[in-house]
Amino acid sequence: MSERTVFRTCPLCEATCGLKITLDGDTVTDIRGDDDDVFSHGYICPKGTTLGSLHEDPDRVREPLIKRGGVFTTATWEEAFAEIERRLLPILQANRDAVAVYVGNPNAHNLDSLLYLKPLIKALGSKNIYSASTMDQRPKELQSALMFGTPLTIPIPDIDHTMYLLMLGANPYESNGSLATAADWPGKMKGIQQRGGKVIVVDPRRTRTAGHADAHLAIRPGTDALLLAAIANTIFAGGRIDLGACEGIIDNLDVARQAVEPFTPETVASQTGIDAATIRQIANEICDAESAAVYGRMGTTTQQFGTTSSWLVDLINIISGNLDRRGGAMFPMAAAGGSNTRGTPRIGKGVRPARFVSRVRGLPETFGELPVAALGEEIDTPGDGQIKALITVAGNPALSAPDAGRLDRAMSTLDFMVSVDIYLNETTRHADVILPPPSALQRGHYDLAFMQITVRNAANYSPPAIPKDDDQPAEWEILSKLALIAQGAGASADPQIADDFIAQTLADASVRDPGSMLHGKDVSGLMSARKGPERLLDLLLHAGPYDITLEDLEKHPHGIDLGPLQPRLPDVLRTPTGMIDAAPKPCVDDMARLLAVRDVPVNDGLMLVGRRHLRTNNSWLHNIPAMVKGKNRSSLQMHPDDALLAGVKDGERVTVASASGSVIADVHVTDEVRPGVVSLPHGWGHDVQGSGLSVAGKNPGVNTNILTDPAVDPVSGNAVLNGIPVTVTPV
Ligand SMILES: Nc1nc2c(c(=O)[nH]1)N[C@H]1C(S)=C(S)[C@@H](COP(=O)(O)OP(=O)(O)OC[C@H]3O[C@@H](n4cnc5c(=O)[nH]c(N)nc54)[C@H](O)[C@@H]3O)O[C@H]1N2
Ligand SMILES: Nc1nc2c(c(=O)[nH]1)N[C@H]1C(S)=C(S)[C@@H](COP(=O)(O)OP(=O)(O)OC[C@H]3O[C@@H](n4cnc5c(=O)[nH]c(N)nc54)[C@H](O)[C@@H]3O)O[C@H]1N2
Ligand code: SF4
Ligand SMILES: [Mo]
Repeated sequence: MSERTVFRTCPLCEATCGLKITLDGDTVTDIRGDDDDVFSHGYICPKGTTLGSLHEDPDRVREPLIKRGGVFTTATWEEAFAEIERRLLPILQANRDAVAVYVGNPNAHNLDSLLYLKPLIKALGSKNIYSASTMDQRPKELQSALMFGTPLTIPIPDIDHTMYLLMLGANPYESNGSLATAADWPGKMKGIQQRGGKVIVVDPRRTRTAGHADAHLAIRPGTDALLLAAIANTIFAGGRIDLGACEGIIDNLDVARQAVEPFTPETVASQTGIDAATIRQIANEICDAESAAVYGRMGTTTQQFGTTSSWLVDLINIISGNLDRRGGAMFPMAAAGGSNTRGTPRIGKGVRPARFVSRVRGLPETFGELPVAALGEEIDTPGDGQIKALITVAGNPALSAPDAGRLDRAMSTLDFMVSVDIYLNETTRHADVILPPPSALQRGHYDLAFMQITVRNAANYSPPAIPKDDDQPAEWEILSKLALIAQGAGASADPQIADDFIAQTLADASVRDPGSMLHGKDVSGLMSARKGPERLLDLLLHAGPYDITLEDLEKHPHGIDLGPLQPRLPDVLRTPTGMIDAAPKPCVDDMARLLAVRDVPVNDGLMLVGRRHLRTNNSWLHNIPAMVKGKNRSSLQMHPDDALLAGVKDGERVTVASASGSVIADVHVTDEVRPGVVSLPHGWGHDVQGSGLSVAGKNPGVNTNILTDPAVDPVSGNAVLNGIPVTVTPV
């Protein structure tokens, strides 16, 4: 066979590294970092080398599966879609809200889903739309939309230039970064230090990231909002306000000042576990630094004060003069699909959360979705509007969602379930029909989502590396087919009909949009040149703020660099007033709850937090042997003082129990966690009946989400995955 080399972007995490892939025919023989990639310059992590193994994995589902009499059997695509029409359509026609959708994380890395999921959701017309976003970054998106106008108008730490990085609840040495797309976070952190700057990490665990920082503050879980309020308080009280680029375009600064007034450093020291002098020092260092960026991630969003913490992060960026300045927190400008380059500069509709609420607990909607923490109860609670059928697309909520035990049981009671997924796993085993898309190497790739939140503007398209089989539909065709079925067009309808409609709708909107480069232009050439996601991407690139086309990207397999982040205020705003809201009302209203927490005496109970490991990717790389070899990664980290108190020794088995459930785990006694905190990673627990993961099943690990409960951050409805009260006892 002939050897060939292709270049493509890794779709596995937010770092978007360029890969150099060698193939012999259609067999991957080597994967390494692409030294010429304009964004990643050769950086890669161990996961990037797994794309060939993922493609070859004998357990990857390659034909549709239909469950009959409790057993999965292979079926043709026609049979699978006919079965879905036969069983799903009546449920949908009886009550559209009876059909729910759950959208998982890999969709954010998949051009097909990024472009064709929305039409499917629209076609279903159900209120019951759920995604991994409400157990992840939703608080940040909501707060950004409230302050700046749209959910992805997120201030990103300019880590290539900053002189001071205050990082809370992020561990990029393992995760490779999130809501700050950058390849080689470790190298960029070292860069800050080498140019004389400082990195401060706030985390209940002394992570590898913390180990490389100039200072590590081992905060008590769930108390970041108190710490951040006290930092803001110190800056206000010291009269050190510098609005920088926000001068003259900001409302409600006095409301913000009053909101943080009760939170002096002394009042939060006991709850946060961080002394007042240190808090003052950080506040002063932020103001003194030539430039500074405050950056909060998972640990600040998946906790009880997710939205309020996220707001306070940016309030500090604003009042220290660091919003929209080089080395501060800046707004990227994406080449395609950006909501803050469409429409009229500065003015937009903004956002109104909680336009409707969930049926059982009344939890708020955000951006058209209900909180995933409500999914289990919406399935298992009888009554009008109860979920009877579920469609999962690239999601594994049986392991990833809070109170997963209840959700897992609920899924087994559904009248009908469809999963679009590459594996028969803990979630899809509940499906009646599994529709397998092609592997990641068999589709085009462009990071529509992550280029909105990158530390440096760039654009990179990768064509499919391996052709798909003739009868294998692309993922966009599968999603379009489901949309057509939901609309009543029938299981035999041609997905091209949906594609043409979607492209025409996008083209019309771009031609009408005064902010689009296609405004008033003739787009018939663009409409006829291509089909599928590539046509939509080309339209978006043409409409976008740079003079780039898909053809240009095809000629640049290592990507096109669009330069460092540039100041974008005020034009980046899309708020109804054209101003930044320094004090979004839902966050200010939440301060009463924060005040109540401030004065609760600290007890000596244990609190559970999560963690990630470099070789994991949420729940789904554990079937790749190279990713699971070595020691058990699913152990419970526990501080030596707590282990002594609980009477357990390193390596022993313990029962970890919470209000929701209990699991048995191996203990790893380590002072990496602060006293009072224990840690289990998520994405494990592969020892269930009926899944088809032969490698993962041998190293099953423990499902930590049996322990998490359905509690949410009330502002955004985001799940609380950190700071769960637990007990630990010897088995
Ligand atoms: N290797 C690997 N990389 C991944 C993933 C993966 O599973 N594995 N998942 C990807 C996904 S989906 C995401 S969203 C990103 C997430 O990327 P990150 O946001 O970097 O996530 P984590 O590595 O979980 O780091 C969160 C940190 O918050 C700490 N923490 C817990 N509770 C608190 C708290 O109350 N306050 C503070 N300040 N800290 C707290 C935890 O100890 C942990 O170190 O990673 C992505 N990258
Ligand atoms: N306790 C705790 N729980 C957590 C977290 C935590 O930190 N702590 N993190 C949360 C976060 S940030 C996230 S994002 C979620 C993730 O939650 P989910 O998105 O529900 O879980 P994943 O493990 O990413 O599951 C991805 C699924 O997509 C499938 N898949 C992979 N590639 C493709 C593809 O190309 N097409 C299709 N159709 N399917 C594909 C996989 O087989 C798998 O079933 O977990 C959350 N859960
Ligand atoms: S850091 Fe992320 S994008 Fe880069 S190779 Fe690893 S998994 Fe892929
Ligand atoms: Mo995530």
